[in-house]
Amino acid sequence: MKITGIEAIPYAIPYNHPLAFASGSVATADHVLVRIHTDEGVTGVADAPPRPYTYGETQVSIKNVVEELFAPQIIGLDPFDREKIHAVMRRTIHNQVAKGTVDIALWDLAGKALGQPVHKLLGGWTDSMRVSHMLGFKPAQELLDEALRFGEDYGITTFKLKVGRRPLSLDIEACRVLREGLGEGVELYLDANRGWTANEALQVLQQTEGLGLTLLEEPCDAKEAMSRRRLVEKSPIPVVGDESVPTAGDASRELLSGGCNAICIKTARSGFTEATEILGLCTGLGVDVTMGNQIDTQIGSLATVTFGAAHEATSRRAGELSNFLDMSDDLLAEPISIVDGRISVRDLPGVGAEISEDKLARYRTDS
Ligand code: MUC
Ligand code: MG
Repeated sequence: MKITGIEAIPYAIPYNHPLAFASGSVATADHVLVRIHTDEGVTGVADAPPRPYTYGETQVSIKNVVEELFAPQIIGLDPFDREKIHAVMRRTIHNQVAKGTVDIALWDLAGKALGQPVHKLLGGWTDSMRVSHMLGFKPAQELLDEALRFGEDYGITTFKLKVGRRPLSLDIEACRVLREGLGEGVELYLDANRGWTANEALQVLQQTEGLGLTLLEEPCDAKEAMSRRRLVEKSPIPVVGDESVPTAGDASRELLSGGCNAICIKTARSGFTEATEILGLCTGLGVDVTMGNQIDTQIGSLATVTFGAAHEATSRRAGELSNFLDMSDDLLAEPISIVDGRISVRDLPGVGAEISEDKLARYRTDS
């Protein structure tokens, strides 16, 4: 089989409920749909969510990198020769989301060609994941109302609260209100997206002691290595690396230098191949992992649940899978549903993300 063409289609879908967090905000999904075509008529598909404030990539840069740098060197290769394709992509540094999306599209293509769901090819551990919902910046009472509604409507009992605001009391108060309103049985953890210094994070941990918070993600910039290591040593809960660990090399550096002691895996920026390497590193070292959300569409969320459900270690915790609910629409032909707090993988060849051509025509911005 040979790759005959690669499309990188920009599109825009507005959010009904924009999400704000310490490093940025999202009001429109300005994403890129990547499709890899072959001479046997099998097509692989994946969704790229650009996050300039996290990785420096934009909708335009992802489209250009995929179409101008990768496609000319990948066209003509066998889509099963993933290592050769990765060797091509490695010649361009960074651009993690562009690379991850091509990788997921290749896995989708492989699954379709073999007539197998990708969660089976990756590991086949289980067929669904518990859902964690990400709560963006809002006044404390609104956060509680949202969490209660997600509990009521979808059966979700795990929430990641976006923090990293100043004064610190805003987030400390939000933690208190959520714990009091949600009760003991609900899991609550924090993600500061580098909004604090390490010492500020330590203050927050001290002042939220007793609230049963389970994880603290990317509290400060991981480049502030010394103060970050001190925080990790003093923290009573795991400190999770997220944007500091898009590759297996980054994850090794952060874990070995004491910059974090748990890892957030995001398929959107690591693809399935590098996510597998990161996961192997974490299980080998005995480090906890979470399945993160790069503010993904339903296509991206299907990719996350495909990888997360495929492995035992990624299935232990709830995966961040529900923020597509904030969008006004999606390109997926058959919407994802959350039932009893869980999302199931699709029992279809590939990742199972069938695209609605009507919706793609409506939302694409290049025609
Ligand atoms: C997260 O976990 O940080 C916010 C920015 C980004 O790149 O992903 C989100 C969620
Ligand atoms: Mg994060």
